[in-house]
Amino acid sequence: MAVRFELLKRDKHTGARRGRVYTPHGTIETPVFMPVGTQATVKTMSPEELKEIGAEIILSNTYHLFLRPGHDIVKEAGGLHSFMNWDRSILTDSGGFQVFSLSSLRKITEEGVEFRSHLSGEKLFLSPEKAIEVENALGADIIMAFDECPPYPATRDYLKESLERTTRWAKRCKQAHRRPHDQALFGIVQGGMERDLRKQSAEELIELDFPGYAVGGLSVGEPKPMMYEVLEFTTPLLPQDKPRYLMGVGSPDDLFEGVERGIDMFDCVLPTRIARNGTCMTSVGKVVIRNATYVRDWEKLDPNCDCYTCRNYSRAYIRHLIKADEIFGLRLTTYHNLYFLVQTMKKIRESIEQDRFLAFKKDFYEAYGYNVG
Ligand code: PRF
Ligand code: ZN
Repeated sequence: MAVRFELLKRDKHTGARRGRVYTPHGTIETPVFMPVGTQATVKTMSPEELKEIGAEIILSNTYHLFLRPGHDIVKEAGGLHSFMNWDRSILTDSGGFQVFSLSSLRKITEEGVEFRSHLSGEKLFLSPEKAIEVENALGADIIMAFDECPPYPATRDYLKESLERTTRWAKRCKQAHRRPHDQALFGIVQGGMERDLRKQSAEELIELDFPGYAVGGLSVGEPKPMMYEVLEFTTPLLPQDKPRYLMGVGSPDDLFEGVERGIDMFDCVLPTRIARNGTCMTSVGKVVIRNATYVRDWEKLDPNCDCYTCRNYSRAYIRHLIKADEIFGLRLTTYHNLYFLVQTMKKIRESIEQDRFLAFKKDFYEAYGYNVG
């Protein structure tokens, strides 16, 4: 088995769990936030900086690396870990989602998805077998099955047809997988917002016995309360003794709401993406550093943060760099946002250990400026 999951504690009052995932590249304390390194790099950050921030696992994308530079090149480098000089854990998404969000002229058949590259325009094809071939070549510790993430809204008929195809594809992924000893293949539950379809999807995937399960098809445009409701009836369907991963979700409130409903792993481009347009997540809420209010603000970005950015630079300086389109500004805001989410997750883990998760959630929401529900 490529990964082992240890469930350390279950919260008495909520679905929150404290655990550990052991991979060939180290231990991941859960719940965990995974920074996104789409192109085999977390934009603007070096691996040394990511380690300093405390990241234990990062996510990368099959779709992008398949298009450029090509999985053969990464394989020749000795795999993704050595290609990008990252010796901690990596998870790769299968391309099932990116094909739908990025490429054009998609044609879905039972065999797979034909699409046009968003880079070159050339016609390409991804199937469960091809996606796994690419993921085996990249060599991440956790690899995702090739699924279809249906749009929101979608008809019930379409959702059912799609989830049944996703199950058949998951079976083909498992059969095509050549490295089960050192790469854990996770299944992805689909079924849209329909309770019985989520149940059908979960049951069919559990039958295939994956070492971990993701909840896909959420955060695709539905209202947040709907996402929380779907999570509430989906996570209890999943095995207690396997990690659960909520794909593409990672705003601070979504992390708390996901953890509360039994999610162990999250990834999201949000902290790194908004950092690059100058939006910072802080213990006192969002700080839009471009705003004129900060032109003479000599305080640190986050009064309660001890990251490299906050220890050394003022809001006024960071604002200047971002306004002047200086690359160092992007690095400083990215560093802080990742540090903030990784630290928030660490505090969430400690709060679960100490039976005060809900109290911590309430304090965080009040300080961040969220409505406390
Ligand atoms: N499937 C895959 N990757 C994903 C998703 C999905 O449903 C989502 C949905 N939020 C993000 N990334 N394979
Ligand atoms: Zn900071």
